[in-house]
Amino acid sequence: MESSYFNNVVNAEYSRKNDGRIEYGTAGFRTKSDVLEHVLYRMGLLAVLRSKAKKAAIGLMITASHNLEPDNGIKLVDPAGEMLEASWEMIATNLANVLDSDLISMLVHISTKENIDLSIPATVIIGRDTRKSSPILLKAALAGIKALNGNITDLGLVTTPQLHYVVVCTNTDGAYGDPTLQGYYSKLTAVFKSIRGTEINNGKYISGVQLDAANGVGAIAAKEFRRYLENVLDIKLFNDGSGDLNHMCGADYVKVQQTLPLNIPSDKSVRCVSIDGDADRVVYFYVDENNKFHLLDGDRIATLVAAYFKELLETSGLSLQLGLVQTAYANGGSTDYISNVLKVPVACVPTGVKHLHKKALEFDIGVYFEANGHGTVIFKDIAKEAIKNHAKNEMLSTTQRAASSKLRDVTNLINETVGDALSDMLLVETILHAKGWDVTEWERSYNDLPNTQLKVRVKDRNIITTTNAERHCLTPICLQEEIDKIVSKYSRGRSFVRPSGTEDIIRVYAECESSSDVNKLAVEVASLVY
Ligand code: NG1
Ligand code: ZN
Repeated sequence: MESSYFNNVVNAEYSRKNDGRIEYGTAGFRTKSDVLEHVLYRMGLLAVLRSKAKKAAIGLMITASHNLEPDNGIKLVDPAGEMLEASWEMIATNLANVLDSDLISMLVHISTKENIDLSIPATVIIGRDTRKSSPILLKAALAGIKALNGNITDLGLVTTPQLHYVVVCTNTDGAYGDPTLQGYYSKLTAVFKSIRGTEINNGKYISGVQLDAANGVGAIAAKEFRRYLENVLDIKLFNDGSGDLNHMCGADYVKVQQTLPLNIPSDKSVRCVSIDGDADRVVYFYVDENNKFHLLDGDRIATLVAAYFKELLETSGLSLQLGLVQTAYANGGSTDYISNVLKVPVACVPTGVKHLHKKALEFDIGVYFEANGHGTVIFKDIAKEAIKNHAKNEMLSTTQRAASSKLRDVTNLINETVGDALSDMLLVETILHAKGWDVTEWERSYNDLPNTQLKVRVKDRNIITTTNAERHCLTPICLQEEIDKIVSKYSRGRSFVRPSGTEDIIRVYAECESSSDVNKLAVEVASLVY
């Protein structure tokens, strides 16, 4: 192994200035931005090695998603748009924590162990969100990439799903689309407009939303969408970057607090949308005649989408296996509805989109959503081919042909590479338009069980370990027994605890039949882990 290849990597500007250990978690590295410079530098180095190892372009996104402004983070994107492979998460953690004096030997070790041909060219596609710390961290990452002579495509300010899209397009020679932001906007908006045709409204559906962009990078993308969509969808933009990022706004705030974000007018029964700081999560909400807040979260979106695909498959006469993937945070009401009413197979996996994505790949058409609104639909290649060919089949009846063409078009509206708040919003809008539904009709399909989440700060969150898709605790011993005892007192009760992968806390989730009891249940369970 050519260790001279790594001669340029020692750089005093990016030496490790603090001793704290940092881990590549649910969504990469995420912590206070002022301790991240050396991590970004090292991830620049690692992205080059990953690109050489995979002989393909790698993505590097600088963001801390729904976290507040002082945080930042970085995640690497693998060639097919997936999150970084699990075995490399460990490599990333080791590289981020190694002493400066051992940096070169660790890089040599990684290259040898992973059998990397260092003579292969590397390309890293890089994007960042709107945080004030992002340019400094970008500089660090670029320095890392340059130290190993990697090629750089800097996309500037982009949403996380836009970065994933460009990575996939680059690695598939444009087969998935044009690897540019213009390519992204034109692909999604052209199909949205063509499905809608000239009937902008339909039945109870009125074409317009109030969009809370979390004061993040999604506001920039939303403005572009608005430009491309012309008047087909009226997007009224709030929290467009003039306020504080994710502060009392954005998808995470709305989902967890179950309340209106700042600045959104409480007009009755108007469809409102919140996205998060890097625009990979989306939730809907509205306020009813009695000023009551109603949330339509990722579970609602997943069920709407799965039901629509089921309907199109049945009507078109195409036989493909449809499945839905959730996590333990999915509301019990949604899971019952999917299994008992929709009768679509449903799987539960641990938190983190990489787990959902992997499981969804097992279905011909896999719909996956976290309750917080992070999700998409993915198709096996054979399913895509079947959908395309079916739409061309001349033996179909008029009804079958119409459903079949819709299926083909809706497929093109989806950013399959990762959960994409704005592409998901266009998908929801398309389905509501097709059905002629307003937001209350959408909500009518099932009732959510009252639910809540708490955060508990403990000395070491990793003492809690879980199994069965995080629904049961393995350690500390007896904790699960105690949780079960409490839960059994509540009708339709369910509660679980797990360490967060993105914050230094334990999360407690609780749901039960009675809205007046649900906080009590959560507090009782939380008291077990204090
Ligand atoms: P953690 O902090 O591990 O719970 C949170 C979300 C995940 C996922 C990641 C990445 C919840 C309960 N958890 O993970 O679903 O979106 O952030 O952003 O919403
Ligand atoms: Zn996000």
